[in-house]
Formats: sequence, C-alpha cells, structure tokens
Amino acid sequence: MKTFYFFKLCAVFVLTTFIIACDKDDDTQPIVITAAGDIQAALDEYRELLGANNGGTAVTHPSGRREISWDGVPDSLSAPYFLPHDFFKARGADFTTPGTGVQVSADQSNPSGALPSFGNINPTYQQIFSPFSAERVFSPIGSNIVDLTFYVPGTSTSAVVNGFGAIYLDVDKQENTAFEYFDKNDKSLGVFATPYLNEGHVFLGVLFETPIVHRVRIEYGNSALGPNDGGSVDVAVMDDFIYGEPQAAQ
Ligand SMILES: [Ca+2]
Ligand SMILES: [Ca+2]
Ligand SMILES: [Ca+2]
Repeated sequence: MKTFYFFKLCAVFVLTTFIIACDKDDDTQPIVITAAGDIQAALDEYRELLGANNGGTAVTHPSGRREISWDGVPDSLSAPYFLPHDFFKARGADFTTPGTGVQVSADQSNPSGALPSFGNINPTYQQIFSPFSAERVFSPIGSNIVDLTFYVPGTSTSAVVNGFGAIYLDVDKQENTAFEYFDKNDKSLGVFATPYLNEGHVFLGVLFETPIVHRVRIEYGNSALGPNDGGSVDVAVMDDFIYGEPQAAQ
C-alpha cells in the first residue's frame, strides 16, 4: 500500500512538473517577424500586433506601442554631438553602451556641417546607410553594442514590454547582428538574429505573450563605426525602433 502511494505521489509530481514546464515553454515562445528589402508589410504587421501608437508623451497606457524614428532629434543633440542616454525618457527608453556614447546622425542641413548617415565618421557610410524614415539614424560610437532598458514613461521605475523590433541598415552577415532579450532579473529570454541585405533595410520584431522584457542588448554588425564596410568588417546602423508600452515591472 505504501509503495502504491509512493508511485501515485511520484506520478502527480511528474505530471505537475510537466504542466509547469509546458506553461513555462508556452510563455517564452514568442512570435518572430522578419523581413529584408521591402520591409513595410512586416513593420505594419508588427505594429498591429503591438497595438495603437501612444506617441511621445510621458503618460502610461495599459496597452499599445511606442516608436522612435530619431527624426525629431535637434541638430544640437545629433552628430557630431552625442545623444543624452535618457532623451526618450518620456517614451520609457534609456540607451547605454560600453562605447563612448550613442549618436543620431546629422541631417542634410546642420550648423556643424556634419555629413548625413554618419558620413562625418566615414564618408563612404553615406552610400551604404540609406535611412528608412527621413534622414536621421542611430548608432553607438566606439562600440557595436547598445543596451536598451525600459522604464515607466517619464520615470525611473523599472518597466517591462511585450516586444521590441527595429530596422537595420546594411547588415551584411546574419551571424553578426542580433537582439538578446532579458527579463527584470537579467535572465536571457533568447537571442534572435536579424536577416541581412547589403546596403538595404532589414526588420526584426519579437513579440512575447506577456510584458517580460526589461532590457534588449542590440548588436550592430561586428565593428564600431569607423572602418570601411566590406571584407571581414560589417558595420550596420539602425533606423526606427518600435516596442510595446512599458509597464511597471512587478
Ligand atoms: Ca529616421
Ligand atoms: Ca555592406
Ligand atoms: Ca554592413
């Protein structure tokens, strides 16, 4: 009789573990949307999955999405000058890098005379980095890594989002460029590689079932901006960012 109960308990334990494991798997199986070349349809599909655009004000919303096109950044905070890490605090986004800072590229007419598409760093970049939305694009300087961390819009309260996607310019090798998502305990939720297209646009968007992403580590090719693109060097920059409305991390 004791043996029977023991096996019965074991069966319940195994079944419970199995259900917990299944639930866990279901929670971490995200929807992944990618495109290369004409990315508009994929971008629109991802926008629809996230919900309405909540704009740029520091008001919290129960759902919807935020977007950053970089095009509204003023000349005084664009290349050759650095962008303050918390410039988009009202949208709940904060940018850090192991390099010297993050930068938004210059537009065609700016007082410092910096060339667009990070041509101020290397003039050949004007040929390979063709913006998706208007002129300004985004990159770390002195590194090929950016950490994007989410906060409740307008505050320093940690937040989580249900997804993040973005547009890259001139990814030449798939293995070089990826997003890694982390939860509020800094546990990795997975690495997702972008598609690649020489001198073109690619899109990667990942949507989780619930808001669980506190940080995204974003890789840009395999080199900081500076050298010519080609051979073993793959430089890449980004245009529009799109992510779920940040919700206070519980
Ligand atoms: Ca732009
Ligand atoms: Ca290239
Ligand atoms: Ca490249």
